[in-house]
Amino acid sequence: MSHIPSSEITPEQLFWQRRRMFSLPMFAGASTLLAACGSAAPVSQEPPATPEAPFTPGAVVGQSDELGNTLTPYETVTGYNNYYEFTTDKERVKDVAAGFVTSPWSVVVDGLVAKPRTFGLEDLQALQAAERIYRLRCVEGWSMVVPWSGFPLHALLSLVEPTATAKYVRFETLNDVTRMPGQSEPWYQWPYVEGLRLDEAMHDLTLMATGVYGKPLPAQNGAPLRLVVPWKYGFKSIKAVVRITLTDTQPTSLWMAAAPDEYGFFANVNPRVDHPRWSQADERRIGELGRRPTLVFNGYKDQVASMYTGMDLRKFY
Ligand SMILES: Nc1nc2c(c(=O)[nH]1)N[C@H]1C(S)=C(S)[C@@H](COP(=O)(O)O)O[C@H]1N2
Ligand SMILES: [Mo]
Repeated sequence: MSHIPSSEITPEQLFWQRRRMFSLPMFAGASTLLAACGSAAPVSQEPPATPEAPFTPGAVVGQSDELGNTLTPYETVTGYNNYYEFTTDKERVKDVAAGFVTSPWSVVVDGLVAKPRTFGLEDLQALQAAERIYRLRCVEGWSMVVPWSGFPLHALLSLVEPTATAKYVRFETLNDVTRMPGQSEPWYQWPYVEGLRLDEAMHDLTLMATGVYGKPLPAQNGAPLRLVVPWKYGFKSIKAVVRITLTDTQPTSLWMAAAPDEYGFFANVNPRVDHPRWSQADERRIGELGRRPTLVFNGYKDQVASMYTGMDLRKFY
C-alpha cells in the first residue's frame, strides 16, 4: 500500500483551509423536513428554500469533519477505490479508468414522476451547490473522510415531481463494456444498480457528487456524477449514474442479487450487525494505524435515525 499519511499537508488541503467548508448541512428546516418524511410519505414535502444556510457557527471546519476527523488526503481518496466496472484492484482503478470519457453525459430521470426528463451535465450545474465533508465507510471495514461537492439529490428530484405512488428511487450506472472493461467479468449482473427509499433519497444529507476537494470528480471516484449516502455502507454510493427511476417497488441492487445474505437493501452502517464473514464493530481509517470503533449510522444518527423508527435493523440490514 502506498497511502500518504494523513498528517502530510497536500496542496489540496491548503486549498481547503482557505475555503469555507461545512461538514454538515445545519439548516433551520431540517427537523421539519425529517418529520415530513415517513417511510411511505409522498413527496409533497418541499425542500427548504435555502438548505445550505444559515450554518451553525462551529460547524465550520478547516481540515476535519464535525467530529474532528482529519480529511483523507486527495491522493488516497483518488488512488484507493472500489469500482468493479474497471478492476477489483483498488490501487489500479485510477489507471484503468484514466481514459474514461465523461462528457457528453446525460442522466435520465423517469418512472413515477410528473415531469420525466433527461438532464445534461450543464443542467445539473445549475442546481444548488453543496459542499460536504462526509465519512465514507466501506462494508469491507475501512473508511475515509472526503470533502465532496455537488448538489443535494432532493434538488434534482423536486424538478421531476415524484408522484404520490413513488416510494423508492432506483439508480443505474453506465452499462458499456467497451468503456468499462470490468463489465466483461461474468460474476455480477451489470449494470451496477442501487436503490434508496424515497425519504432517504429526499434527505438533505443525500448528495449527488460532481467533485472532490473542489476539483471535478475523477473517473475513479464516479465521474461525472455519483451518489453519496454517508450513513450507509459505501456500496450504496453508486458511481457514474445514467438513470434515476422512481418506483413503487424496492429495487434489487447488484449486491443484493450477488449475495442477498450479505448485502441488504438498507445497508445502514451498524457496528452491532456484523457481516456474515467479518465484524462491523470497528474499521480501519485509511492512513491510520490500528482500528477505530464504527459509529451507529456512521455518526449521522441524530440526522437519520428517525427514518428507521420501529424497524428491526437486524432484519432490515
Ligand atoms: N458503479 C459502481 N459504484 C460503486 C462501486 C462500484 O464498484 N461500481 N463501488 C462502491 C463501493 S464498494 C464503495 S466503498 C464506493 C467507493 O467510492 P470511492 O472509490 O470514491 O471511495 O463506491 C461505491 N460505488
Ligand atoms: Mo465498499
